Amino acid sequence: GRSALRVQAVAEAERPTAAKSSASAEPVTHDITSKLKYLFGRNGDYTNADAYQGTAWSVREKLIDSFNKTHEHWKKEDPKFIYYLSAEFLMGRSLTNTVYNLGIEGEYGAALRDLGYQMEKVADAERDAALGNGGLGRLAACFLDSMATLDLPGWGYGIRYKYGMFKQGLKNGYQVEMPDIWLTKGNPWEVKRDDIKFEVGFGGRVERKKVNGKEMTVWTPSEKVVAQAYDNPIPGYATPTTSNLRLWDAVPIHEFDLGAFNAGDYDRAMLERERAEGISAVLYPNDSTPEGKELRLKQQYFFVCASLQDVMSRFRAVHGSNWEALPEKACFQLNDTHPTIAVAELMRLLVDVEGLEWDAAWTITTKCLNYTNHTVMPEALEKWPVKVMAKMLPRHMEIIEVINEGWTKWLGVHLKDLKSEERAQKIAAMSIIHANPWNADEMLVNMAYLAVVGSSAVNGVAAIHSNIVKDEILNDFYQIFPSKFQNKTNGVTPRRWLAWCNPELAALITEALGSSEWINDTEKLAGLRAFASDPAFQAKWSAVKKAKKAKLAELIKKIHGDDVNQNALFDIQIKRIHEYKRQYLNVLSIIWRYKQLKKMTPEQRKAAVPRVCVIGGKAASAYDMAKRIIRLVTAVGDVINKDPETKDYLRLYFLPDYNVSLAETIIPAAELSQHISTAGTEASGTSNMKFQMNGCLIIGTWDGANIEIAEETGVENVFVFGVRAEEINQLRKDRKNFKTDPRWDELMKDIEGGMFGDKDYFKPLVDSVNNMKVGNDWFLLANDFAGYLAAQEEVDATYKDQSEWLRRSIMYTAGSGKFSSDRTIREYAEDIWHVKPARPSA
Ligand code: H2P
Repeated sequence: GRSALRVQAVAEAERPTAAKSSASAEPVTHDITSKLKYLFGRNGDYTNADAYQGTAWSVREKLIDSFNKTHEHWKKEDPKFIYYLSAEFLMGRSLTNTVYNLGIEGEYGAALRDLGYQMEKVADAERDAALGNGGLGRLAACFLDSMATLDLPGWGYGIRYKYGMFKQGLKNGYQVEMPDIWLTKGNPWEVKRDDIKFEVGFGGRVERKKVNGKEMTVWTPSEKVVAQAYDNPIPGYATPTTSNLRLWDAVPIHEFDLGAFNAGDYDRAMLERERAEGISAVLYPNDSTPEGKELRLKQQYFFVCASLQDVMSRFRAVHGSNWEALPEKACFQLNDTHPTIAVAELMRLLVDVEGLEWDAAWTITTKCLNYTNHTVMPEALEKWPVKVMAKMLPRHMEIIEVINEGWTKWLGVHLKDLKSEERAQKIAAMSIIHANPWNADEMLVNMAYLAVVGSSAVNGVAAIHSNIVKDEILNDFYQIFPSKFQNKTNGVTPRRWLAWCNPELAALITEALGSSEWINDTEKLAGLRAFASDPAFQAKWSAVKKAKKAKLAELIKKIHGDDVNQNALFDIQIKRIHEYKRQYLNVLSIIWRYKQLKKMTPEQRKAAVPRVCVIGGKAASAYDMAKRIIRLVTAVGDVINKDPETKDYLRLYFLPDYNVSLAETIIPAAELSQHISTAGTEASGTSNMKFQMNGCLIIGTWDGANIEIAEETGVENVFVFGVRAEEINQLRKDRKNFKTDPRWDELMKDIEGGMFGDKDYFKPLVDSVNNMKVGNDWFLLANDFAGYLAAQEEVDATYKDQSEWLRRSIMYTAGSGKFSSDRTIREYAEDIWHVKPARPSA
């Protein structure tokens, strides 16, 4: 079977090229060249980009064969499906992942070699599918990989954004944003479904009418668009299963207004198209301006409405209108609050369109839906003004009002033992519709509350976060429905994030463990503990890390033109730029390190641990403070990297346009990675898991999944610092009296004094953490600063003992078994979805 092939292929990755079999390469070579010839009209003399196109269009056919087989099987079996509704899917590139997951990398690698190309270079020509901001969207992508690998009948549903996450450039050290034009060269990984289209309406009016003698509610939208389906097959690993991510593109109902055109009104002729296409045009950045928000609600409703209609129409084709059975065949996971309008939409479809009674529809709806909370950040807990909702989705606003009436009435009965005043307060606090705390005249729909009331299960994404959800964010609801609340600690796919992005380490692990079964049974990685202190194994482990560091050094050279010391400690922080993630704290410690190096004699410097620090991440376009942080990174880098006294010992590089592919190069090369959010703010983190899998040590706070990672790796192997989540509330109250560390004060003066130029631009940054009188430093950088520096010293001391460092590194990979998204998905399937595997025959 394929897993036997896999063992062989991973072993082969280590063998010299000439020894690799190319017996089966010929038909593939022919297929690639014929794709180039007939799809692109090319004949010889191909660039890597051409070779990519030929290869991808050839691989696509294998993928579609597998996709068709799987879906024939699922159609026949009619199992219960999980539908993962997400506004974001950060898929990255597909070629490498597809050939490896399908187990055809041997043939394709050989065919490309025969043609004179290297798979790695060819794969590099693919553009990332960047339909997500960060961890939330990438988690959804890992989940799809695991669902397919575990043979779970399940699809993702989202939006086919024409422009994904913006491309980030640097101009004089400042972030510049450019559109992500990813579809211009066609997309071999999608299949347009011309026969699958649904209408989606907005605005208009709601009336009660007698339809066939029955009193019905009829919504007549004032605007309509068509949702056009595109399928993106998702190959599982070591299984014949290929599942699906269905993305919706918004297109006009009428192709073209010929009447307007003929009347000479060219603009109006195009208007409907432009309005429709605007809906799926751009991925909405996090933390953005209010102006764009209406469009965001439109996007959310657009994909939810199309997805629910799609699922219901497939259900109807088999089960007619036996809607009571819908929860036995379909369940939906709401990925954050973005798809929460599904609560009202499913009610609308069941009541208004299918004619069910309200109570029956409510039972079905709440059985079908589940909600995952991904963050404690208020900006991501969506609340829509009632005015906006009523205008754009008038019927949904009515439905939400009815849901809320029922809910608050039920609460009144449920809380009957409370004193009436207390009861009224509780009900007001839990009402789905409530006043804006900053503007009493504005009423808001609280989407998280709607999601909780409308779902069977609610979960957080790491143990600490799920507790915060229960004890703080949604505590009132937890008191009432304790059994609704669960934890599902995140995970990442060990295929993309270890086996495929680090084949050298994968081969070494396979050699040590005697099989590659760990790739879909990561608990087996624990077997590496036996080798952690073995000098011979450490030497091999270290050789792989060195090779990966050389690759990253090459990339730094390409971007910044600098050669870096490859024996230095490679210290990495990559993630969205956000004040709570505290890239700023990292920069402060780098400045401190720089200043210490400056004070040393040349002899003393030689004894210091050299470091190459890398920071990468995008700042949301409207997030001013995050942009200033990026500029601080580049400004500090400019000074440090040029200083002849210190440049052999310390470098700082900002790597622009951080995305999935860049992460695939950076993570295997990392020796230390930073996960230093203020305790209680990072729900989970997932890059921490990717670094851990790749044997990278962590410096971090007691936050998110860092805690569980430390537990699995051995807390003594992790550089932990900082205040604990339980202390935060008190500290925030007390921070006016907080006495800052003298080193901190010195650094603040340096930045304010213009040590890195741009004084005025950095002033708000200094104020944000240093002007206690105005109640700042919300993320408590000053509190954690001294502990952080101490932890950094411990890092240096440990790095000096390479054998200890390598032992820890091996212990990290050995302890990463829990953080496979296969484990996470198994838990969702068993505890929330109740979906069972259904594998087609090979
Ligand atoms: C968010 C959280 C992370 C979490 C991720 C997936 C929103 O991602 O902040 O802590 O791991 O969801 O659950 P991010 O910050 O990376 O955009």
